[in-house]
Amino acid sequence: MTTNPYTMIHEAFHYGDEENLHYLKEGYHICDKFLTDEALIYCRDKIDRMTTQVCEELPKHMIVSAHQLGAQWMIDLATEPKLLDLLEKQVGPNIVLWSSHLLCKQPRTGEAIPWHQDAPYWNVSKNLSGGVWIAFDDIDEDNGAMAIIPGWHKKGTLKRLYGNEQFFSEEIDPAVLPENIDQVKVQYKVRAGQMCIHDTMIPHNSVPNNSDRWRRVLVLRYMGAEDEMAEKVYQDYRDNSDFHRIYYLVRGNDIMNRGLNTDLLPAAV
Ligand SMILES: O=C(O)CCC(=O)C(=O)O
Repeated sequence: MTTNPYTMIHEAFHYGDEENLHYLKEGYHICDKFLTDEALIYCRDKIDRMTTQVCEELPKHMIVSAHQLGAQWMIDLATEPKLLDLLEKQVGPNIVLWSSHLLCKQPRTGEAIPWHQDAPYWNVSKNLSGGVWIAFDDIDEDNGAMAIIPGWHKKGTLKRLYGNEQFFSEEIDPAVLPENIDQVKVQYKVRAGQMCIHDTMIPHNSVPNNSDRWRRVLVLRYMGAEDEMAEKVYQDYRDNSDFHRIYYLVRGNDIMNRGLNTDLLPAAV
């Protein structure tokens, strides 16, 4: 099978009505093929350079919104037309890229992420937001796999408990999660280059990396141009300096005339 040298997306990648129906019903979908082998090598190289640049003050495992800080590879990936076709099914025709998270669990690191829902944490549009979770390593229960509870995206905002930990101070109250959670959860056991999507309300967690392997994942988040937007200040992973979230229109129109950033729109022909 040959690959198209002009795209990072594998030619076998397909996300049609059947896959979207599964996503709508179960709240998640695992796409078998996504990145080409060449793209995988290219992205891993970029990620490895970035992870060595993380400053002392910030956690090593999470690089936030580096697409705003010169990481062109992230922008190239985030604006792939086939990926935006998928996002169009989630958020409609006017698509805004609003955040990225590079989640890299180093070998033998203990960063478990407790059960949580994403949308209730955000100051942007709630249920409408969309996103993708892209794996750059083979991932299983030994090196930090993520899990979701199928169908639980329809349960609304679940009761949360608040702790003191700096890293993740909130989690879903275990009392409201299913008793047989280990039987019903779906753990993303994926090969490098696969991509998963999950509803922004679905409960999910991930286990520590107890292996000698890396676990590198990129989460890209999008919303519709008509959705709620708000200010957010992030810290630059290289020097801990502040920078402001930018809302990039990546497809369609700025239908609310908000003055969205259009630098990433394809050039008009
Ligand atoms: O990939 C993970 O370990 C968890 C990701 C996550 O919690 C999130 O994207 O909200």
